[in-house]
Amino acid sequence: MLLACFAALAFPGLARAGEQTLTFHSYNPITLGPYGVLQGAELIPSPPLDGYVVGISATVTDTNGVEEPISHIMLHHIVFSKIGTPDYTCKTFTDYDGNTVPAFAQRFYAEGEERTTIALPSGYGYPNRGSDRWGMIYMLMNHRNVTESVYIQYTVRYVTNETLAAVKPVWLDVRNCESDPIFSVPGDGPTFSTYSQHADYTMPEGGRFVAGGAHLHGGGLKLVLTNRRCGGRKLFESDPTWGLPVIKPVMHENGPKHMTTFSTTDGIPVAAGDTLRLTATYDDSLPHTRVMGIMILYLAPSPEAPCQVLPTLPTDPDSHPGAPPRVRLPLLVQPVGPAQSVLSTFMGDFAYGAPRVSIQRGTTFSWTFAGPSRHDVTLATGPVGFASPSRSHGSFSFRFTHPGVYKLFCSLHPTEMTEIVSVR
Ligand SMILES: [Cu+2]
Repeated sequence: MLLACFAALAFPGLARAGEQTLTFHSYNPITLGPYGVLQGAELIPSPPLDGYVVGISATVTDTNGVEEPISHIMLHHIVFSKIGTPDYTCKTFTDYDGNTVPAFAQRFYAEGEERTTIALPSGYGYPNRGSDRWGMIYMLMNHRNVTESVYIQYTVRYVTNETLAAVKPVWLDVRNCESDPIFSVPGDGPTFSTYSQHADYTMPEGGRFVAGGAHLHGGGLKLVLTNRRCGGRKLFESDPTWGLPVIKPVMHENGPKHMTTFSTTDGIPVAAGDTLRLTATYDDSLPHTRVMGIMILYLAPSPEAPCQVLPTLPTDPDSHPGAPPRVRLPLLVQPVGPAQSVLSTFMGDFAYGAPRVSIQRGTTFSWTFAGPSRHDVTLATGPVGFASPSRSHGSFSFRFTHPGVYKLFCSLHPTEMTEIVSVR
């Protein structure tokens, strides 16, 4: 393993012109406890010579480099960034604790359960200097009752000693510029009802989107990019393909196994000043909590007239859209004790202060984050979907307007922290 590692770091092929395939893994193993859910951020290796990234994919392996099945370790998501380079769409971020912090890195690649593979069309590349430093944020979940150490392994197709048309990664997100860009779908509608969130972004320059991918969670129906300036016409739609195995215990509502991607030298034209709208649409007949709506596009800048004819995008052969499976999350541990008639509680390491609560309809209930670790309150099943941020301090409130039984858990500690709120 170590030898393979050093061989990869030496890059004997990089002296030649042309495309190389480089395989890296995160510097240090990431250790997950039994049924652990882990978020983290760290520096990761990057190509040591000037060149262009033309393709990238990533996976999770054990410490021997063997790919981990989803039944062992589930990759919630990873995001790769270039440190010290401005992000295209965010000047600042809201961190996990709600503070505004400067954006210090450029998001250029991400994947979740859909395992997005980016392949830029021929002639285009994401420029990278040998001196550039890459960082990664990750969220992993251990599906087993064992401690396991893993690496994030990634394959970079890299071109040196050639000049390619440079692309800029444009990150669009319905909850953009948040470290945890989540929202929750209430799910209190009839069968076939939908729930959408959108965000607008005005392009500072023109160009052509030559590739793109997207990220939705369980219950997702579609992610659509439209151009408001040109009558709201559709530029690209990414649809989920379902079919990942359901792993027991069910700790999470599965995401899609694929989202539609595109890669084309024709490019989707956008003009400076165009307002792009990203709309994420989810099923609203069941609650879906802590969901996302993200699209990453690769822009080759060029002066473009507004509202030009759009190219026909190539068909994605891996895209087989369908209806999302209907999932009801179980509570993995039953909260015990008498039902308390209280209006607030705390959440700390690793319990809710009041595991069973009984309140009247219309009550606003508050949770105080007592730390020291980050926790949250997330609906598993119940009349209305909601979720708090994952925080170590501060508080969160929710008004219970629908009667019924709300089964709640901490998404970071699903086998330890559960709570039931009964609303009369
Ligand atoms: Cu927790």
